[in-house]
Amino acid sequence: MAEAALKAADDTQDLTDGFHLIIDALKLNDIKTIYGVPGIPITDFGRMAQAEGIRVLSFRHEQNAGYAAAIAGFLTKKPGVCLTVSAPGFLNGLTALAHATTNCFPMILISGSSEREIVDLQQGDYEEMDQLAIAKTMCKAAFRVLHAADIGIGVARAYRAAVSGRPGGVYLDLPAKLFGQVMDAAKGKKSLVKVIDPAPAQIPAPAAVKRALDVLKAAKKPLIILGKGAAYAQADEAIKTLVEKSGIPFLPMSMAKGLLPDTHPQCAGAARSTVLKDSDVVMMIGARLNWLLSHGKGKTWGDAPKKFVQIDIEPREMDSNVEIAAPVVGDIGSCVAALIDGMGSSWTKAPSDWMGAVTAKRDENVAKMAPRLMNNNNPMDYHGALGVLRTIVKERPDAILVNEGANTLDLTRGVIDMYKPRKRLDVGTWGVMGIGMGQAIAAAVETGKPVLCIEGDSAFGFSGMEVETICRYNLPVCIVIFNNDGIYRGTDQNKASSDPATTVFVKGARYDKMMEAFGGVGVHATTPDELKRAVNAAMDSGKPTLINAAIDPAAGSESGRIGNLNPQSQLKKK
Ligand code: OXT
Ligand code: ADP
Ligand code: MG
Repeated sequence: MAEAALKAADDTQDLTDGFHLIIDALKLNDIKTIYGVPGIPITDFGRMAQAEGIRVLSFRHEQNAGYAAAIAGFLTKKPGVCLTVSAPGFLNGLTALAHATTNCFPMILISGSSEREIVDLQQGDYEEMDQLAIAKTMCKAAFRVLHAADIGIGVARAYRAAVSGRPGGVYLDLPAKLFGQVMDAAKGKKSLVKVIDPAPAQIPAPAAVKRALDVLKAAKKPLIILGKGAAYAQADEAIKTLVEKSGIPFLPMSMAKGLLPDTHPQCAGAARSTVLKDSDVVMMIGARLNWLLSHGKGKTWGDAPKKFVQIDIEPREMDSNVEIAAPVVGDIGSCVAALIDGMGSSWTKAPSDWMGAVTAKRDENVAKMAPRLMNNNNPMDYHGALGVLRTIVKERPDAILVNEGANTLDLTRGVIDMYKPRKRLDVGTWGVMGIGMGQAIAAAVETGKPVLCIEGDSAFGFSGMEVETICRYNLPVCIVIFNNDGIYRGTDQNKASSDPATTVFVKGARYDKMMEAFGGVGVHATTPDELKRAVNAAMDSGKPTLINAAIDPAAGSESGRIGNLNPQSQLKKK
């Protein structure tokens, strides 16, 4: 059809089409990478985008491409783009789009879709689905473009919606017919839109800043909680200045670790329970009082009255769980700068007896953990394995750590200190298994840095086929699988039938062989020493590597550190 239209056009007229307008619109807005899976109707689009200089990474499953796009958004402050085919491909990508929205990461899911006329009459088109209607319920914004002349506006709207205010996921629906639509090239060029100042600074009200400083000034035991919004904001220097000038201990949420080093004298990561319970004023910077912070109430937070100061770009976040005494609405860079300004040159640091108590608790916990990290148990336990990985990360602070699992997640988060911002990527707000390989690929592609993945064997299984993708693009990714033969533990037994228990996998599986199948390096490690050698070799060589670290199947606990969230039956066990 496109060809017929082109033939019919005047030979002297320069034409463009939907394919090229989408590519031009993305390039104009500095989108350099697309993560996706090809197929009808976007196969040619991928080829053309590649030919036009956009890097197009083809995955084995759209969900992994989507997780890659989502974390690319987190790392770059620009929307990560995922490209999918209609219905099933779209739905596979949608999980990642919802995940991006939940985590406040900017992402655009672009999906081809079937013909509107047929879909709306439900006449059974190829991969028929009303994708726009479905996407709308699961992301920040959703748009459809029907005319080539609107592509520029469509891409611009999607871009701005993804990154402005609270960042999130945006869906852009492109029906198959659009790609082939032709129009005059000059008019097409004119229709493109470069998004100017897509995430404008949002300056906090001076009265809100003063109120926050008054609350902080009166505090005897203040605490700062840094969340992944603070890491996203890339206001690293300002945050460091605020923390150090205030003398207030800080608690990093998982993906905010490294914003200031975990070894910083004011870091309270290893005194978490103490600071949450005993603090009297808590300033949240880009963190929400959701389940990860026990909703700001209950026994985690102790009985003493507490006042909250919250810095967030989303006004409706305030009072979402408890009263916020001093809401500061704006972008973190502007808010933190205004606070520093308001503190002036004579600000009195937080009381030293409070910082002293926090340090004492932190040192006690660190000392308690230290001997466990040195153990050379055979089979390995989590601490023995993490002891060596902790040193490797310390020696290679620029490497990016990707981490998922239950015990594998919780213990890695506690044991491995981070030293630089945005170096720790993980399961995020939903605790999603399956982010691993997508995040690893995007981290390597977007930053050019080596990536170390520490994966539970179950967690890895959700995206494991992407080891082929890692080998195909020859990415510097080293995957360590903590293989304890199952979900949480490999020791469960089913007494009712010959089927295995629901949480156990094939005993002694060799995940390293998967990597060898695609030309990467596979290693089976049974001791911390072997693990250390293999990881160092992988990080030095930059070759795709998978290390199957055999962990004692009895070493883990149910659901890691969140076993309390499992509902319990009130009926007596038979
Ligand atoms: O202060 P106290 O005394 O309390 O001590 C704390 C710190 O101060 C101290 N600490 C330290 N001490 C010494 N030194 C240092 N450096 C140090 N640092 C800290 O340690 C303690 C603990 O600190 P922490 O961790 O900060 O504190 P805490 O209390 O744990 O914090 C609370 C939370 C809630 C903030 C934290 O626990 C947290 O962030 N949790 C996130 C949990 C999470 O998201 N988990 C993932 C989901 S679990 C489950 O759902 C799984 N599934 C189901 C499933 C999922 N998720 N997704 C999909 C798509 N489908 C299904 C599955 C299938 S997990 C899973 C697979 C699991 O099996 P694997 O094989 O993959 O993994 P294994 O378990 O390894 O087998
Ligand atoms: P964590 O899980 O680390 O606690 P959350 O994802 O719960 O972090 O919270 C991140 C918060 O950061 C969100 O409420 C979001 O609105 C906010 N946020 C994201 N980017 C910015 C920014 N640039 N300025 C201000 N707030 C931001
Ligand atoms: Mg496991």
